Amino acid sequence: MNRTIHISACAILLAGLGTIAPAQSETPEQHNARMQWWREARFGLFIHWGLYSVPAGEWKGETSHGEWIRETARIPLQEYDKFLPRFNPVKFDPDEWVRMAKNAGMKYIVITSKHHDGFCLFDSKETDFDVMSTPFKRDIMKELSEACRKEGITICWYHSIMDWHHPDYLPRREWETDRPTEGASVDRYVEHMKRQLEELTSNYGPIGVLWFDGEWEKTWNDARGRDLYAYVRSLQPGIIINNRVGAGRAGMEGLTTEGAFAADFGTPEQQIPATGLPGVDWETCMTMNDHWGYNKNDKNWKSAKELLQMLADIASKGGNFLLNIGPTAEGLFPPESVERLSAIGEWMTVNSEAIYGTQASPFRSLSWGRCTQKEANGKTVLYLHVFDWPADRTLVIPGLLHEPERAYLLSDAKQSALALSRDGFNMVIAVPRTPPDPINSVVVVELKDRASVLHPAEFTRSSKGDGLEIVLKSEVKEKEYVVRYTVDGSLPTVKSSEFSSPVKLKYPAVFKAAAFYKDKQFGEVTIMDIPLSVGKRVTLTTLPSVKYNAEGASSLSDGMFGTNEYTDGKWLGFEQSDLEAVVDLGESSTIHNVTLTYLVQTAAWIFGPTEIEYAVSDDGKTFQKVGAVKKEPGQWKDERGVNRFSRDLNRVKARYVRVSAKNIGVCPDDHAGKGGKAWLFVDEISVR
Ligand code: H79
Repeated sequence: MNRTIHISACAILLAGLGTIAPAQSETPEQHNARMQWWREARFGLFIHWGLYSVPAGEWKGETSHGEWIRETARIPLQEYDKFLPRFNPVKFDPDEWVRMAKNAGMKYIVITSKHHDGFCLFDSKETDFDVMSTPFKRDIMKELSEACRKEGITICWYHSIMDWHHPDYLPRREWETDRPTEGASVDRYVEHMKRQLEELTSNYGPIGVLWFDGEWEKTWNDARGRDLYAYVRSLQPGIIINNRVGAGRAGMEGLTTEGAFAADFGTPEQQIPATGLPGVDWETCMTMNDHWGYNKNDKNWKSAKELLQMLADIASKGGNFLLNIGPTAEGLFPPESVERLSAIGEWMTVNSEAIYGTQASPFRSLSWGRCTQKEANGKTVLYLHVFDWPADRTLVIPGLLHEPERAYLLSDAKQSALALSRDGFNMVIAVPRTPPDPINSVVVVELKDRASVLHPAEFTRSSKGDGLEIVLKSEVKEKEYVVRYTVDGSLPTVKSSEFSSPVKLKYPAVFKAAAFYKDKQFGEVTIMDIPLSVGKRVTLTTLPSVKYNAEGASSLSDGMFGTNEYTDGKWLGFEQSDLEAVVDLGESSTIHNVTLTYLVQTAAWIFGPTEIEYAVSDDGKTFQKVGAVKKEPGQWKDERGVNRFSRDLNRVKARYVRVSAKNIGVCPDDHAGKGGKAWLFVDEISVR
């Protein structure tokens, strides 16, 4: 257990996820009771259906449109209204839709009662822009809600706040000039929307969720959101409302930012949060291909395997999965969607127990897959979702301290016991050679009590003044579990200082830490080696392109490293120009070495430096060259991605360090861009 990992000097930041505020005037018990069916369901079907399914993504030869077609193709209102007589989904069979969702293991359906285009799939007294003005003339909401009720599926409405059709809604599309805004009143629009919501909550029985969207335009705000939330709850007290009712959503990651917004759950869109958040309800909504509404040309389907592993991933983080289908204008699910539902259903028939009513994994990460769990009467059942079946037939569960009661394959009706053994802090399960399922085989582990799991120590760090603060990511409550650290470069032992969060350090610093359980090291050693240069002033005598200048010169000494993506905002890009930068260490310091971090992405015409030169100075004016390296032309070929070049400076004493790096100039002869301007991308100068 003496492996070590290096954490680069970049801060390990948690994504900026906020919290979901509890709803007003409700006790935690009442709130839990209201959320219960939804938390247990874990899996639902999203349906995006409306007039946009008629053009099916195509307008004037452009085929990439979806439910946003009115906006993305800039279709005037009168033109868009011509889809009304063409919406006649004669093959719509609500019982069949519900059957397919149910067979896939979905517990609820969220369908667009109205999308941004303003078209209503239900019979609304409030507008003629509804399904009753189409040749179909059938209240789709009515038929689908009845079909759902028969099958025990919970019907839910998606309802767009933004409305591109209603005369009172503002703002208009910026390209829209044929509709005067004079006399329009957002207050009156809200009254109209409320009357429609009354229809939607009065005429179709109990509704599970009201899923608002299109809340981000400037006419919507927190006060309107709170009011709408309270109003919908007054219509059906048990209803659950997503966070897009208000103005607190944090972008597409969809969780609510800090503050007391009225909302019951967060809505990450087309993404899965990196970790779950204890006490926060959330639901990832996701398309099966790249469009929500039907697009006849979109063949970029996610595989059933990807979708099933996403379902397990989401459940393992304590979230729900709302998987989308965009039916055709005839009223059919696309065949690719039908296939995927049925493959998911096959897995769910055997394994749904590992999804429904489960809670987030007690493990931070598992190399072979995911884990969900259920707790009842002090006992715990772990469901190990094994994506990568172990070739050596031993499934290792790291840090599980229990002696489990038993383990078996969920697919094994006889629940034959699998042999269990212990290897230090690891629990080991002997599994059969062939996985019971090619995508996700579930192994059940029963524990006598609550799962207590050891985690390796993980830290977050942030700069504070001229130093930094290190915080333990999350405490482990286990007795005799201690995190220990050193700052003198030595490896932590049972005798090292005990970590009491937070630890404050001054630059430069070498921080090494590890977790110990019963005086034995658990997990790897974390090393944070923070150079002298972090936070120090850098001046540039050559200028980067305005397109790629990160946070300016200071980016070169911020201790944050860029990724392989040159567009990630961390890189300084020099177009056919060299780099010359001077780091001011503030006072004369002993320098061991200097490291330059640069990027090579030859496909984007980004090459490594052909020459790097180091010089030092005491006054910042006269520099003395202390080292240089020349690179063979063509050497960049072997250096794809992020590269670091270190140079030992033999403990020279100086206050200023100058780094010069030569741009290759033009793309070389054997490159597709031969003769074109070459780029040099640099990110960090680390002085130690
Ligand atoms: O109905 C589907 C899409 O049509 C709809 N939501 C899903 C469920 C959708 N509308 N817009 N988008 C998806 C993408 C819009 C993103 C942005 Fe914004 C709106 C970027 C800026 C404004 C909201 C606020 C998201 C980030 C900030």
